[in-house]
Amino acid sequence: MFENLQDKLQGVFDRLSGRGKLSEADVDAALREVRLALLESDVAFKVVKEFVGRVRERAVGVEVMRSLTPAQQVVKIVHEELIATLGAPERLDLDGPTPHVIMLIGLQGSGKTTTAAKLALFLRKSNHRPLLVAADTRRPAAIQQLQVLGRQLDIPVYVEAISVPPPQICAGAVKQARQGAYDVVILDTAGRLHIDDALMEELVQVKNQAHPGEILLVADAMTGQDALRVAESFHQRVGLTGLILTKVDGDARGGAAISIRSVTGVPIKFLGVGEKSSDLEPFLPDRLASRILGMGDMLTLIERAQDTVDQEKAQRAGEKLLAGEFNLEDFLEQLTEVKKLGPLTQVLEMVPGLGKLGRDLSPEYTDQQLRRTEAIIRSMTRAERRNPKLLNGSRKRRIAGGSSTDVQEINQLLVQFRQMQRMIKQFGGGRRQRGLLSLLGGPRFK
Ligand SMILES: Nc1nc2c(ncn2[C@@H]2O[C@H](COP(=O)(O)OP(=O)(O)OP(=O)(O)O)[C@@H](O)[C@H]2O)c(=O)[nH]1
Ligand SMILES: [Mg+2]
Repeated sequence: MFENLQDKLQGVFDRLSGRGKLSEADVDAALREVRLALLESDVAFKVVKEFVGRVRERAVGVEVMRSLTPAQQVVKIVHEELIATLGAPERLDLDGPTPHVIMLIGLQGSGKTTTAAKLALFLRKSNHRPLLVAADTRRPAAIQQLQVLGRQLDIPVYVEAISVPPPQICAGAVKQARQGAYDVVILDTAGRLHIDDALMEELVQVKNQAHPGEILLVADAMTGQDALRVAESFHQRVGLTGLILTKVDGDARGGAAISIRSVTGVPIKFLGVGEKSSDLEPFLPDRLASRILGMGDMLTLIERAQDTVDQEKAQRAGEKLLAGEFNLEDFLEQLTEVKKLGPLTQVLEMVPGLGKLGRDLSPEYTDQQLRRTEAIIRSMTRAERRNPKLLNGSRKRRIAGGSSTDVQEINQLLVQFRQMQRMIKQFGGGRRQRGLLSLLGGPRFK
């Protein structure tokens, strides 16, 4: 979602990196572009002005550090100020007596119902017992939508007749939670196309009846500056404790995330990064700031890799790699693991310096390439995988037939594989690295 901003800032920093010493004019020229990049990314004007002001004050001569080049220094300051603007990470408030009530509010289609299910799943993973509540009686389909999600996740959904007013439903749900020993109650409320008084009144009543400890605004990141206005009026009328920004996986320009915290003072608590119930991430400003600045989101990648990749296999592959014994059989195993991380382009985007590559390649193309490579290796015999030198003309023709490719493609793969082996040996330099990660970003990641 931050591609545009990221590319712009990268350009500014690239230009700075040639300088030995930064003059005030250099800093001003750079900051003019930072300012433009932020405005184009839909960050609110007031926020941009303050942000640039803070960076300038720190960048011009004040904090001179000998260990950094001037350009690195500006990047560092922009990074730190970006983190400050995004706000400190805040967890859900789950202290105090149970059941904890979490109320989700927001405009129509912002992702409340989806997010309710995501939150329930997230909480159950940390050993909570959530109860979902269908408090959107305006559309019968809304109740059904939540019930379907609840069934998929095996999480109970509290439902009453459509004729019952939502505040009463929510009060009933809290009572039920107490009896059934559910410790978290998640209220999925109705949305509206625009903010109107009837909605606000209903939400205030739900709040008075159900006493939520968290009132989270679910805001669609794609709506840009609008999200800011919506957040402000919900905050004034109902009082927000946090924010969940959804559809961050889309091509929104990202300005909303930077502005909202700054203008409303309401912390962003989660990001919705897809349509699946598992697509919810706790909001971590330092990661997001690194991502915005194109430093790659190594932490997220590592975490995902640790979750998904078979650690033992990766470890074994890593050891073989460094010993120079990494063969096509191991490569095949690693390919299978990489695929588990998600589409390859998405993985590349998280590796420092490869973000642009990841975005320039189409996911269809790279995944198709990956499949072809896999088909070729799978068509080899075990002996061939372990010792590609066996591959003479007739063997290659056989493999080409088996994998619906051609000999030229097989030759290409072998050349690439040898290059990769050589590269890895150079990078490895005796340092122990994890198999998969050394393939992806190891050389830069210590
Ligand atoms: N890509 C993506 N889609 C999302 C995300 N969150 C929600 N959606 C999609 O957005 C659409 C609307 O989501 P809902 O959860 O129904 O939104 P809502 O706020 O409950 O809508 P109303 O009940 O009509 O007010 C659905 O198609 C969801 O799949 C997200 O983080 N990423
Ligand atoms: Mg809904």
